[in-house]
Amino acid sequence: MKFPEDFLWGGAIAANQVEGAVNAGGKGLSTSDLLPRGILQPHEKPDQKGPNIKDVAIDFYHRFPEDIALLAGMGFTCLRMSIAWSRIFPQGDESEPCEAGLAFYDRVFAELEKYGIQPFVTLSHYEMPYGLVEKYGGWANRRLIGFFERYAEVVFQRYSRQVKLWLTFNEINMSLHAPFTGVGLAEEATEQQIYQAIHHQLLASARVVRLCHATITGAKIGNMLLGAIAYPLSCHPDDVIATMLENNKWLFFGDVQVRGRYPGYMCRYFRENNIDLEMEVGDLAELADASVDFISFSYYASLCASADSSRKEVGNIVAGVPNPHLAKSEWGWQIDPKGIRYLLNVLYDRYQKPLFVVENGLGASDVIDDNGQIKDDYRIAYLNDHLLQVAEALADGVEIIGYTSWGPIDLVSNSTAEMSKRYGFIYVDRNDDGSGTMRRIKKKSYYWYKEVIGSRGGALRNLS
Ligand code: BGP
Repeated sequence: MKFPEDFLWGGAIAANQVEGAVNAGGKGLSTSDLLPRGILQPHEKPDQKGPNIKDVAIDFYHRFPEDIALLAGMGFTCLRMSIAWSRIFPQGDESEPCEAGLAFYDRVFAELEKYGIQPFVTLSHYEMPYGLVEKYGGWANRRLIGFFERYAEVVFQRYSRQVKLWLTFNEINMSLHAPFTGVGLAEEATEQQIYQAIHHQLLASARVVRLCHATITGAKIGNMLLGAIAYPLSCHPDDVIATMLENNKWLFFGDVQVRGRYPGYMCRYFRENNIDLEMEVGDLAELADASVDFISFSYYASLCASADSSRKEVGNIVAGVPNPHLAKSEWGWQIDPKGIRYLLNVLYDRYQKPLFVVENGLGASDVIDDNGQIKDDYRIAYLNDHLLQVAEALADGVEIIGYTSWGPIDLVSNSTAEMSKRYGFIYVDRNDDGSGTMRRIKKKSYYWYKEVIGSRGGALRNLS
């Protein structure tokens, strides 16, 4: 089985996890700069800010020509990346954008163009200017919608020729678990505050979907969900209902962004939990009129749900009950290749719109052997098995635009801010304590992925 000819192949990175150069070109402080231990730990106050591995990250800001050449060497046709909002509007509320920030991405896009790699840009990947938190209280404040629109308008206009594929907010459902990162609220924010902020973010997303269509000819813009697909722990009806409710928590975001309205199950949840959203006349009409062109998602692991919620453990940001049939990665994330086929089918059945797998991969520690090589067969096995299941979903009739594996070059982990949790085909010699030469080394998986792309999936093998 071959993947379609126009299937996009590549990898995904995020500005705050690769760029470093936190103060270069007038960049402002972002929420991510204040999370030295990852997004699930409390954030620092700006005046207590200590050193942060992301201050330098993998120095993509200065080394992007070398890095893009390496990615091109694998035959990438697409690179998912993000723009750091705080490079364009350092405080978030300026009336004019920062030219140095815009010029940086001009250079990155020009480099990608040299190799025929399509940029696929997330407007907000786990960061926002901290000024918007300090001065306005984050997304709880309706004014954030306007600031985000202005930012989107500037980048849509500036890059209308180079960038035809866009995403609004990375893993938009994650605000329920990490509100500081998602919506700029304190870790102890109430559900009422979080859902109010989410309402504003969903409206902002709807507005920029329309803005993108109006500004860029031929552009497509999607949403991005953390695909936290839950299975019932048992066939007990109570577990099945618990699973339905668990899945509703994240599908809600897709339902608003694709179907354009608040679903009944969510209205019930709001009623029963005394959540009362403040809306303006016209909000619901705006949501109804801005369906995304495609749905994108990250998938690392599935989870189980049970009527007994005390059995939950935290995996990739979302907590779930461990599945007794699955092995775990070194970081405790359960490995479930078939889950991606299931998830692709669930989303396609529900929305009947094209899908894009924008993150998938194995975080593992790598060892350089005596010959200077990194034989990451575990990573090859993980990706191979997941891609085979993507092929199964294609055979099921699911429309899939492309696949970008997470972290094609090692980068700083989001949940734990570690360098040692590596996802890349390309090793970066940098350690958790900041030591290392920053040298880039191709791993065994580099040559494997190149062959997979070159053969349109023909090189995938049944390994398990
Ligand atoms: C997703 C994020 C990414 C990325 C990935 C892997 O939730 O969108 O930014 O980091 O997870 O997670 P981690 O880096 O914690 O291993």
